[in-house]
Amino acid sequence: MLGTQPLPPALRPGPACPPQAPRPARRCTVTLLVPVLNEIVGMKAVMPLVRREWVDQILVLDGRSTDGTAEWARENGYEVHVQTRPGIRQGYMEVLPHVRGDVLVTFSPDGNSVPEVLPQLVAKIDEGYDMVIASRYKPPARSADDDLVTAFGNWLFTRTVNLLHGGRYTDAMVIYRAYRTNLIRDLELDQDRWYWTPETLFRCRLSWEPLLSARAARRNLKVAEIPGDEPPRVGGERKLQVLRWGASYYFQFLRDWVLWR
Ligand SMILES: Nc1nc2c(ncn2[C@@H]2O[C@H](COP(=O)(O)OP(=O)(O)O)[C@@H](O)[C@H]2O)c(=O)[nH]1
Ligand SMILES: [Mg+2]
Repeated sequence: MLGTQPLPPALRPGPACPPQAPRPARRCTVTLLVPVLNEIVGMKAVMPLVRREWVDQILVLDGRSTDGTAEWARENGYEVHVQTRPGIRQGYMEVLPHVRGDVLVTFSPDGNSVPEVLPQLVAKIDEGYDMVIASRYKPPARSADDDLVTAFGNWLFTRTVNLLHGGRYTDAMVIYRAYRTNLIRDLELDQDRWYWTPETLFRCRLSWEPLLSARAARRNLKVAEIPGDEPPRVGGERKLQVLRWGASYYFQFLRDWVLWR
């Protein structure tokens, strides 16, 4: 747990992005975090399209893939962390000490995240935003990965975050986004207690993007969205457990509305 250990460099308090850093080079250092669980097909297709100079660090977070994803990533020169505990958030927590960027971009290499959007996310962050979301529903963007259930779910959750927490999102749920690494601590995303009850009730493991959206809105942080198409998944299998995650995230939104200040 982070609370009992020295904070990783990226989480230590301080200015988000040093104002004296040279321009026109980027002001913020950026870590691209690539969570993978059996995504060998997507990795091979998508990662060559991500230019390494777009960010300062690329970190592949492997959830113990059995299809050679981690081996492929290592052979291709990527920094790989293999998580010991299951779950995407648990993986995020394990990899945090290795994150060097003062900005984190989470990226799904399964075809759902368009690589060319990455420089736009980073450029927008450099304008001084705390978080920039690659929205699948901000026109003209579209999701080609949604089915009726996920389209409705994403709409409902986004509306809920807007109504309960004062957001103005078109997409509060997507993984593809950039945010100041410090927000993880500032918004208590690293505290197990905010996940324990829904994860136990609905027997699943959550990620933290929905809670990040709700809390960033509640704190009135500087948030922007840019349109980001979501093409269909390339190979592999979707890990989303629609009903369990849906119920858990809804629980989190409602509880935060009552409890979180
Ligand atoms: N490291 C890690 N990655 C995961 C885990 N679960 C899902 N992922 C990856 O996270 C990304 C997003 O998951 P995905 O199934 O595409 O979710 P969806 O697009 O919302 O249906 C994909 O690259 C997955 O392989 C996990 O437990 N650990
Ligand atoms: Mg996906």
